[in-house]
Amino acid sequence: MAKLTILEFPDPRLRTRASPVESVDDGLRSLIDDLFETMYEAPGIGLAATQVNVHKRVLVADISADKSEPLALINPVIVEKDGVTATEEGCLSVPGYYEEVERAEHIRVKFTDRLGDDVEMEAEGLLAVCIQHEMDHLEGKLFVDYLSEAKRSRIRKKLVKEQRYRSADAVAL
Ligand code: GNR
Ligand code: NI
Repeated sequence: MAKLTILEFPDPRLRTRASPVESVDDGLRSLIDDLFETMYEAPGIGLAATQVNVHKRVLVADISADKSEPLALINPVIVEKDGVTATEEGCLSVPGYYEEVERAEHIRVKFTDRLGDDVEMEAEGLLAVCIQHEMDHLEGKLFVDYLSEAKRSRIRKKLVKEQRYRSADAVAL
């Protein structure tokens, strides 16, 4: 198991569209284990492979308080969506910023699980929001894309400044 480095906005690699997974093998299961470890350590309720610079259609999520509901979705597709809900979202790739985003309140998602079996699942509330947020990552999309250009550019400038400060700091160590 390994904790992976999470890319941060405005890193252009976060804009990559992920490719479908062709076979669910031990290599993929090992990636999924690393995604869970990285997500739980962060901590976060979801993580897409895109965020660790692996451009495959894989995401993990767990909205429980005690790590008891791990979900790994391979090649997810939303087959039904209903209703609208507004949630204050955050993102491990946009650290420190939280903004309200509107998404479907209820979804039905089809995916392959870590055993390679096809599954269909319903989700609502925070889990539905989280899955939609992660699926956006697989398309190279971030929650800040739903905000005004003014808000997004303010966030971009502040994060770039912080990233510059951190890398200068690393050199000085
Ligand atoms: O940890 C996370 N919390 C969160 C809260 C509201 C809506 C979406 C999320 S996902 C986020 C982790 C993350 O960045 N996943 O890509
Ligand atoms: Ni995110």
